[in-house]
Amino acid sequence: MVNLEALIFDVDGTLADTERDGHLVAFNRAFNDAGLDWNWSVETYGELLAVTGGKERIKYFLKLYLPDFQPPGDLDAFVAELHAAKTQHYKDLMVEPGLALRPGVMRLLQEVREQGMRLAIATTTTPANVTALLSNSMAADAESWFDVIAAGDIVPAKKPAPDIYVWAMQQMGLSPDQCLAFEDSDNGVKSVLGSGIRSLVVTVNGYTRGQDFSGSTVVLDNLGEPGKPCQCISGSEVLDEMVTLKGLQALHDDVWQ
Ligand code: XBP
Ligand code: MG
Repeated sequence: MVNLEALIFDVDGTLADTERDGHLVAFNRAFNDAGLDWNWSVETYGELLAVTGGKERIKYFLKLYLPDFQPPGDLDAFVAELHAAKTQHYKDLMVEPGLALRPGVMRLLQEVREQGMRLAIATTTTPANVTALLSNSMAADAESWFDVIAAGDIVPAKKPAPDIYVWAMQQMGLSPDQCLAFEDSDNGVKSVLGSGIRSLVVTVNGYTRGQDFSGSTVVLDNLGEPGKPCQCISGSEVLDEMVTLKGLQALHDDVWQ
């Protein structure tokens, strides 16, 4: 039996509900600053989330909604500049008003750190966004809790491609059967499974509830807190009222027995 050696966390939608109140607001503020009359609604943004990566998402929006848009010069440079402005707005939002972590995230991270389990992040978002969320919503030194922070353009292909999880495992010197991943979206599930990891906990949110999480070990509404049990939406019944390291190890053993 191979031991569970590391937990790998997705960021957006998993550690915190960053999309609606973080990224979407940041995108619209950047569009406004650039004098563009683009204002993405919560519904439109939900549609655009099919494409991961903010720069890729802006191009997807143009393809879907403004196919005749003529950028002032090179499109890639225009999108990159717009996205850089969006990232600054996102960083500002993580400071004020800030964003709470999802239920059970801090509790589980503290338990896992006490037990000496290794931690990593595998996300499509820009590294600066991870720093902003961790340092403002988790702890000033939270980045040091993670052996690896695999983020954004560090890999050629974003989720649903498996690259970001493969890269994170390579950096840790671990194999898929030694890892367990946390995700929130269908793109994330595909990325995890494509990397060979089979222990996979999904916590759904407003944008991803109802997506296809086939292949995940368990789908929950959140990780649970004392007195606020998580609800199992599908999959393994191994977990109790809240996700603990003991429950994750049992779930992992079940998958790889
Ligand atoms: C979510 C994403 C990111 C964010 C926006 O990443 O797809 O693109 O929506 O961040 P994950 P950027 O769920 O893998 O954490 O604009 O920096 O891409
Ligand atoms: Mg996510």
